[in-house]
Amino acid sequence: MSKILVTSALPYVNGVKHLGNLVGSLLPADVHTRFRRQIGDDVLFICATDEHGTPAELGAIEAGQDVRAFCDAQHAVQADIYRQFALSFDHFGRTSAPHNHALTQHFYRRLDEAGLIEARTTNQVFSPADRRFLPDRYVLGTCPHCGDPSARGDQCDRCGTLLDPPELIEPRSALSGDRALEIRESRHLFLRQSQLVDRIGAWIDGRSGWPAFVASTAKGWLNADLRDRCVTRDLAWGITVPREGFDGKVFYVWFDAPIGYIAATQEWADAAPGRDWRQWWWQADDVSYIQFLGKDNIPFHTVSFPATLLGSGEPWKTADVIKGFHWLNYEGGKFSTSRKRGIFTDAALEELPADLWRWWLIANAPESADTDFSVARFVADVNKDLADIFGNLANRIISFAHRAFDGCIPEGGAPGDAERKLALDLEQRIAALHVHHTSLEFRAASAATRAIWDIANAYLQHTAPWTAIKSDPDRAAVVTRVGLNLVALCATLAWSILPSLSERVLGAFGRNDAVPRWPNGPLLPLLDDGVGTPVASFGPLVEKISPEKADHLTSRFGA
Ligand code: B3M
Ligand code: ZN
Repeated sequence: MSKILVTSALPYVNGVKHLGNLVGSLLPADVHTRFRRQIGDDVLFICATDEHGTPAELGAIEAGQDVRAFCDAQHAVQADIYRQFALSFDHFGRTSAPHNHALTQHFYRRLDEAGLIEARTTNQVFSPADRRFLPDRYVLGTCPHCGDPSARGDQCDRCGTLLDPPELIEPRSALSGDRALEIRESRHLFLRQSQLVDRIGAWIDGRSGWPAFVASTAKGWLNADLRDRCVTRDLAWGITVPREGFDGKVFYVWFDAPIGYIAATQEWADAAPGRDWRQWWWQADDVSYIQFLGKDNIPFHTVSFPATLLGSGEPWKTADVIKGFHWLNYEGGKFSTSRKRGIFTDAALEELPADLWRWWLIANAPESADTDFSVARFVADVNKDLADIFGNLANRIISFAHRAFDGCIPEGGAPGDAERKLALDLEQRIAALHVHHTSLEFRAASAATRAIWDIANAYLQHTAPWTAIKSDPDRAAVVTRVGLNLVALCATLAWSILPSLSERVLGAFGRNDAVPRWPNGPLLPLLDDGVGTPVASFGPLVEKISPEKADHLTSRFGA
């Protein structure tokens, strides 16, 4: 039994996330967690909302709410959506919680004692009308490159250029529209990452199993003359800086957010007796730690967070594997939260059951390149894979068992060559599926899952118990018995991706285990098992998405 720590990138608290965010970290982390539980590993799956920084402050201003009240409400909204998507966190915490404040200040002190923190004077944009410093994103103006009048101080969304606020033409405050902006001096703390280049480089070299693009992105950042990083901001909302002269400043959101992985584990430990967060984070050499995240988060996880952990000089657990994802695009363009383009997780759940989205997203996870979501492909794939292949398999044999064998797993006959061949074939395929899951190959795992459904369908097609029943009832009994057990096996193997559908199928067999165990050992006895077990019939497992519904999806979400 291995100990596996799984974290998903922490979604910003502001606003409901879109399907691209879901497939870029949360969903694959859940699928992997579930698979690990199925094979009997000891897994801890931690996530939280990322609640500090300008995204939360801006979100609250837009909503006309106090930041804390805004975060309370938005955290609850996201927690509810993830529960409906069946994301099986052990804990879904918040970076604004007390443990994260204490731990972030602890890391700051350790880094300071190690000589890795330096105070420097910087120039910041100040708005007299707003009576505050403006973070880069709060400064709007005309892009000097493409002329877009709504470029932000950190980036122009139209042409994608990274900017500094002083580069903007006719800069103005995003809060008040104030154009009388000034540049004022402000003291800030820098983490001297430049001192840590060798240690971080050695740390990266010591890891394996990372997707190639993650490793190369990490190396790219490290080699491009790693700059010392400003870890404080002139903001009111966040974790205060315990240092003289730093009143009214807080730590930069990207400094405290990853520390939130540890703090959320502490919250998890507090929630029940007998839990020890140290077993996962402190001298935890027996733990394998896998981080799931989108590609924009790679530098922060491969360089910045390791700098915090290694720089502290304490024995913190660092990531073993960083599974990064590319983008999911929407109908040929970008999903965009600010422009409300694409499918958002709340809207997705209003339209269709979570498992349909889970299936398509995992089967098409943007693992090695950006991938395009299109309603047409989604509808075609889900109808074929889930309704025609998996759903049909279950419905066909279960309804036959009701017609011919009183709805129970029948006795009689003995497995023959076809069953022996089937069992051997499946043993190999299940072993391959196991490898895909352990290697974090999500597309391959769904393809292999579907291939097993195909084999089950082909077996029933070939052995045709509905024909055999007329001439050879014993033979029909064997095939029905094997067929029913195959359905339960298919559901078990798909559970990590399709928890609700699989639980519905397994429930029909009276199997309601919280975690259906992965099959172990020779398969033939398992397929020949369970005589007399009643199997409840159910309507169609998956309703096909009609052409009218497809049109509705297209018009609701836009093309
Ligand atoms: N909230 C960025 C994002 O959601 C950020 C991740 C934090 S992980 C510690 O893409
Ligand atoms: Zn531009």
